[in-house]
Amino acid sequence: MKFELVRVLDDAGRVVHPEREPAIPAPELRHILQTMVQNSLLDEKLLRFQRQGRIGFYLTAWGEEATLVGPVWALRPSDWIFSCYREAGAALFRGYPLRTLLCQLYCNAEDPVKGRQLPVHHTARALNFVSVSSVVGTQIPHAVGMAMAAKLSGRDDVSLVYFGDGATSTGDFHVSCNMAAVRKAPCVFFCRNNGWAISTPRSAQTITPTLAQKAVAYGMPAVLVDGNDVLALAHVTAEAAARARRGEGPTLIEALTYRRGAHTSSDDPTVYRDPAEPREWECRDPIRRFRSYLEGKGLWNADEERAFVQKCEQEFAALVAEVESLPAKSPPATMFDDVYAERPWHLDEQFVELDRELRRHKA
Ligand SMILES: Cc1ncc(C[n+]2csc(CCOP(=O)(O)OP(=O)(O)O)c2C)c(N)n1
Ligand SMILES: [Mg+2]
Repeated sequence: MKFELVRVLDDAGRVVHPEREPAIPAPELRHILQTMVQNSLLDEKLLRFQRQGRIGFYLTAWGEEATLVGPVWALRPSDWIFSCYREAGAALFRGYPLRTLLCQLYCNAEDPVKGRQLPVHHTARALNFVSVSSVVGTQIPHAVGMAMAAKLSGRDDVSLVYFGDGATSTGDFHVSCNMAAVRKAPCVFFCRNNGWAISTPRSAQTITPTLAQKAVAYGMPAVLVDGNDVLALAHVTAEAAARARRGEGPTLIEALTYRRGAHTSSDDPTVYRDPAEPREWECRDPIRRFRSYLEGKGLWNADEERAFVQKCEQEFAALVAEVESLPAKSPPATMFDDVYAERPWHLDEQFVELDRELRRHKA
């Protein structure tokens, strides 16, 4: 079972498959690069913030930036994104405000999820970017459910679900693929194969040569794509989304990339992997490749990049100053919000009790 690795660009950013090159208007091409650059910068700053004790937890997507943006470019804003913890950049690309992203990381009084989630587990209802679950693979059946709901209600929305190579070993992945294929759910399964699931290498995850081939048993098409080629990702996702919208069902996309950093700020990969491995992937950097492509088209240059980075730095510094001056936490009584439309009697009692305790301790 052979899968061709779909590419548009070579490692130097030259177009090697013009027939696959998506027609992306110049401002959008620039926005794609800018989001990738911004994400990488944010990773650098925010990991440092975690080390300084300013935020409790963080994780980076170094080397995987193309996967955050290419697939999302291929969707309509009304399509749904179910992500895992590594795709905050996908929300940023859709317009998730950086200030909100920071408030969530600080779990402060303006955190939209009121401190109920781990940092970097974002949710942006207005952007159809669904709340992130830490539990590996659980977002996959959610995405299929949303796709089926869209189909049953006559909307042509598509659901795209991100998951890692590790998630393909969960039961949720398999039941979701099967059900989506049987019901022709308009779903795009986007597997970000970055080679590692914390300390478990891809080779210990499954004995099959590809993850893409898992789709065959469920009767759905699959593609293997260069996950560091943002144009190839846009191309294959556009095809999968169009297929889903035509009522032809799901597609599994396996995007080959590499997790250059640690799993999270709580992980130390030097204890389980050869430090030469991430270095080998540096030459396949998705940002450098796409930057060369844009430079070749006369749409980007070093001065513009310098100015953009400077703008990001200034915006970040201003927002951090603002966010760090906000109250540190949501008020405790907010724990009663957002579950019931009308608060039931037993929670009313607990609310009164909490209020009494808070007053007593304040005094
Ligand atoms: C059901 C479940 N099992 C184990 C974990 C612990 N865990 C968190 S992330 C992770 C690895 C997931 O790897 P992968 O799906 O490849 O995504 P990546 O982190 O590489 O982006 C594991 C095992 C969990 N959160 N949920
Ligand atoms: Mg992985």
